[in-house]
Parts: sequence; C-alpha cells; structure tokens
Amino acid sequence: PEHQYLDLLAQVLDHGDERLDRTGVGTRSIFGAMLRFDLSDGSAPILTTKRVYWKTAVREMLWFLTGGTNIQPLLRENVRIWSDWPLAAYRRETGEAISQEKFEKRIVEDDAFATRWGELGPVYGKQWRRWLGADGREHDQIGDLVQTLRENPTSRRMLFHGWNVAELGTMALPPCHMVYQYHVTSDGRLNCLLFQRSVDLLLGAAFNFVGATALQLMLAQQAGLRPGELVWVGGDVHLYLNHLDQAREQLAREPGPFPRMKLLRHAASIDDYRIKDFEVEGYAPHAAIKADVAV
Ligand code: THF
Repeated sequence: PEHQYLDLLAQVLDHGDERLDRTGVGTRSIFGAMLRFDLSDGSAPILTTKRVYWKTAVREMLWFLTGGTNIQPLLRENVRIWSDWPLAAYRRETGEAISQEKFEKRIVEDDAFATRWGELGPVYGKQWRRWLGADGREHDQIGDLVQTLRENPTSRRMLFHGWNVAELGTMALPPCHMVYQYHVTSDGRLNCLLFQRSVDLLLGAAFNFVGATALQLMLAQQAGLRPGELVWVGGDVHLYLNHLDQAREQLAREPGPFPRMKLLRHAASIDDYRIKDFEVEGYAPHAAIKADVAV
C-alpha cells in the first residue's frame, strides 16, 4: 500500500516540472494524482519509510474539530507545526528577530500575546464548524455531516469544504486539504474522498493521510459505520527543492506493513474525542527524516 505513495514520490522527483513557487524555495510538481488506502481491516496509512509523528497529526485534527484557529492550544500540547506562519508575521510586523522557541513560549504563557499574535485567521476550524453565511448565521458543517451520515447515508451531499472565497484574504494560509466528501456503502462502510489542492509531498502529505484517517474513524464511530476506503486526490503535488535529498533517502528504504489505528472508547459526540482515545499498533518505521517546512 505504501508503494503507491513511494511511486508518486519517485514520479514527482524524476518527472516533476520545476518552477519557482510562492515561498521562493522552488518546487518540482505534477498535477493530479490519486491514492487509495483501504482502512477496512483496521490498517492506517502511517508511512513506515520514515517515522511519522502520528499523534501530532491526530492532535492537529482534534484541534480543527474544536473550531479553533489560534495556535495556543496546539503549543500547549507541544504541537509546533503551525508556528511558522504567526512567527513570520510577528517578525515582519515588529521587526523583532525573536527565536521560534521564545515566540512559542510567549504564546503559551501570555494570553493577550496569543490573542494578538497566535491567530491564523478563519482557517480550517472556523470554516468547518462556524462557516459564516451571508445572513449572519453560522453553519456547523461537521455537525451537519454527522447528522446526514446517520439519517440519510445514501446522500451524495455529504461533504464539508474549507474554501470560503470571501474569507481567503484574511487566512494565514488558504486551506490545502480542502474538500472532504463521504460515501456509505450498502454494507455499512464509510468511505472518504479528500481533495487536496496543494500537496507538500514530503512533509505535509504524511500528516494529511493520518489526520484524514483519524477523522474517518471518528465519523464512522459516530454514525455506527465501519471505516472503508480513504481516497486521496492531490492537485498540485510537489516536492520542495530543499527536500530532494530527503525524498531520495526515503525512496531507498524498504516499506513495512501499515500499522493499525483504533479508537479505544466510544465517544458521546464528535466533540468528545481526546488524543488518548487513539491507539496505533504495529508501527515499526524507519528513522525520522529531517526537513524544513517552506513558509
Ligand atoms: N506548508 C507547507 N509548505 N507544507 C505543509 O505541509 C503545510 N501544511 C500545514 C500548513 N502549511 C504547509 C502545516 N503542516 C510539518 C508537518 C505538517 C505541517 C507543517 C510542518 C513538519 O515539520 N513535520 C516534521 C516534524 C514534525 C514534528 O516536529 O512534530 C516531520 O518530520 O514530519 C500541511 O497541511
């Protein structure tokens, strides 16, 4: 199963079109790709050819579900993957050459500072839980989805969307994993199709697979279904030019079997999951691979 990902990685590395991108780092990219992961036997697409910090990815997903858009709760759980964007804004606007460590410490300890500088704007959590309609009413796309999964599982409208056109301008970053559509089979399996418009194939993708899987397990449990397939579709699938050596290193490694992810408890609602409810068994990855994230 991991071979699908590795084949895509090799294709982008060998045949990707090289361009300068928004971040100034430069990428090799291909346009349009699909990966299919079968979750029905309990397995989860947590890559084995490098260590993936799956708890960080699940914590990020749980944070999205809270509707939050401030990095303070993430940092309080030592999740640092969203710090770069507020940090860059702080340095740009104050001219202060603060270290990442010091910046994160202030966000954690100083609520007023966090309110002023830890905010990402109306990103994922806001759009998923509190999409603001023209009439001033907020829409809970996740709550509505759970209800439809329970009451009308043959619906072809079971999806939620992050691309709120009117609010793109005030987001620290427009959503990358953008649309999640769900589908229920006649034998009670929940499938997900995730469309991701922009894919950092070395760093981000591994996290996005885990987040989507965790969400699929939670939604399935809430709707009394079993997990089915995760179909992942990428738009601009790219490798940053400072990730090429890491990609070669990863491709030289032999993948093992995917581990299993399960929920240890039946949560009362989609808002009631905690990190300790998730267990991963049989994860024996190769060593972590260090890479800098492009901001
Ligand atoms: N921007 C870019 N350029 N790439 C992304 O993957 C990305 N995201 C989120 C928003 N913008 C993005 C941020 N997600 C890591 C992982 C996910 C991120 C950002 C960074 C990362 O550095 N992972 C390391 C270390 C993990 C850790 O320290 O816990 C890794 O080795 O996996 C994609 O949604």
